[in-house]
Amino acid sequence: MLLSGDEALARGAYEAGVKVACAYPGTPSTEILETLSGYPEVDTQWSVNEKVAFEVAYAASIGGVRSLYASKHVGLNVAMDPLMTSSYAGVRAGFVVVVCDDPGLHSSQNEQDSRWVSMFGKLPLLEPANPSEAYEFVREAFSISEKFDTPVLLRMTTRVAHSKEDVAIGRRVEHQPFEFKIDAAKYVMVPKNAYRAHAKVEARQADLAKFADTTPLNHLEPGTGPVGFITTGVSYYYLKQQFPEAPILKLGFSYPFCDEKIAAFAKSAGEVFVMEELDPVIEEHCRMLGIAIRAKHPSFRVGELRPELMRPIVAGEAKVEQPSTARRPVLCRGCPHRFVFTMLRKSKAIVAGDIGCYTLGSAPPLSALHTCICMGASITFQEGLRRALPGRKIAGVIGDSTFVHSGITGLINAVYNKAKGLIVILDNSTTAMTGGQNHPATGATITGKPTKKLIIEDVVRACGVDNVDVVSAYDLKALGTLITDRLAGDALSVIIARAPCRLIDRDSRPAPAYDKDKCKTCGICLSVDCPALTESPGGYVAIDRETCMGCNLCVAVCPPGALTRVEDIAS
Ligand SMILES: Cc1ncc(C[n+]2csc(CCOP(=O)(O)OP(=O)(O)O)c2C)c(N)n1
Repeated sequence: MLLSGDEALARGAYEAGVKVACAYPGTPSTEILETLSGYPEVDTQWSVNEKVAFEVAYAASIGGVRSLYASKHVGLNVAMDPLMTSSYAGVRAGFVVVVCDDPGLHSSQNEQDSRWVSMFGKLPLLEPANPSEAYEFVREAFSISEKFDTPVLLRMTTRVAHSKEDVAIGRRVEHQPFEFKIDAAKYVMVPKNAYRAHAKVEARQADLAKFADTTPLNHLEPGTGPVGFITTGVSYYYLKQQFPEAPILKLGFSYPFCDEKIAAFAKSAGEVFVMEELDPVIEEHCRMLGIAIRAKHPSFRVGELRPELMRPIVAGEAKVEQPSTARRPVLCRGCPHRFVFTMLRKSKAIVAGDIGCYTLGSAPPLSALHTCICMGASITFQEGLRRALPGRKIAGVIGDSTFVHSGITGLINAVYNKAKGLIVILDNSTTAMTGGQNHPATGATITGKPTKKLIIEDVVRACGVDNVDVVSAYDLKALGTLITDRLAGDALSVIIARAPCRLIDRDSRPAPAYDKDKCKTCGICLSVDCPALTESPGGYVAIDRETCMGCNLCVAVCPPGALTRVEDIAS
């Protein structure tokens, strides 16, 4: 089957008999659970966040069935608390923790190298280099997990997760569930038990290091040439392309390190070069082993290592930054978020942002979102900024999926600690940023089945917020009045701006009419950053009628009435 790395990994897990799989979406890992949800034998879920996903999946392993967790790298940060102690308590049935890193920041807020997590958590690490390996390694990961009584980290990167390959697939093998045993010494991590468990973890590390030296997942490819390469992940294929004859030690089971194999390789090769993306993980370990190695210039710790960079890297050159040719990201045509940002910009408030499509509200000409650090850090940033700047107008904006993920606790904190100011929840009834996944407030599960719907305004009120307004996100006037009023007030207020994402509601209304004679060329309509509007000679406006979805935001902001609605989207 032609499969992406994510799909191949899901297929491999399916064939390995995985019974429970949990995740919160995040590029480039989302398709793993989307694929698994298509197999009726697997109990899958979008969990509300990664910590919850980790715990549900991990508990299923303790309950005796093979289970899997998947997230992007920053998602694993959210799950770090259970992850660190899961290492001590170990597993019952196999438990695989899939983490997808994003070198090059194709779609992320940082470029962290999650290989460190395996060292920090003392967990074995597998790193597939292509979709076929993703398929094979996940099956291997389940058996390693059971053999060594440990969760196993399986790390992908964007290139491996999203590239496609023909993968030879097989059939699912059902696993007899392990019998669940009450075992407080193993699963109740109070200090006395955890102390003993820690000693076991150290012994396990030694066993895993021996395994690393014998497993074929770490293999030596003899070759010729002055330089031998130690590598991992997709860099392996780039090396094969650029230096086809060179000897290579390819690490597939990359932590604990296979010290004997590394030492033997170093002895046999003339000069050893470590080729790894992002941080100097293998490089530092080799130096610790006292092996004289060469490695990439530190400037290459930033961004992806691409095939054409292999030779300059080996030549010891520093990175030459190329000007970006990437298209400027912009909110979709007709996106309801654009209305809110138009009014927030007008209010001149400082806006604490969050992560989602609406982060694009930060880009000029909207420039209406001023911070974005991690999921959930809008409500908390609104509070913190206001504590530092009590006289200023400060708002926070958060999407519906993000509110459920990690906004609710911040809101409770704000109410409890008597915070003031405005929070706008941009409720487009989906997790749009990652492609439109369901979440508790959409009222449907991962497979689209109806479930109890979380009512966001009820949650907000239950958190203790007194001023709660629900308004159509397309009602610019109502939004403007409410935002002005609530920012001027001296209480904590929440506005829920609601309208479905245009990826859900794809219906177009007619484009507005434009009377050039009335146009004063003020450029206000252009300042809402609509992809359907462009400036034409003389400061006039051109409407791309194919692109326009008829949201009429340009009509609502046009002072002289040169743009007029043909049909009202909110009607
Ligand atoms: C910890 C973490 N998990 C997952 C992601 C990936 N991600 C970014 S924004 C987002 C949710 C966006 O949904 P929502 O808040 O509803 O906003 P929308 O995109 O629909 O406007 C997700 C899942 C992330 N960046 N960080």
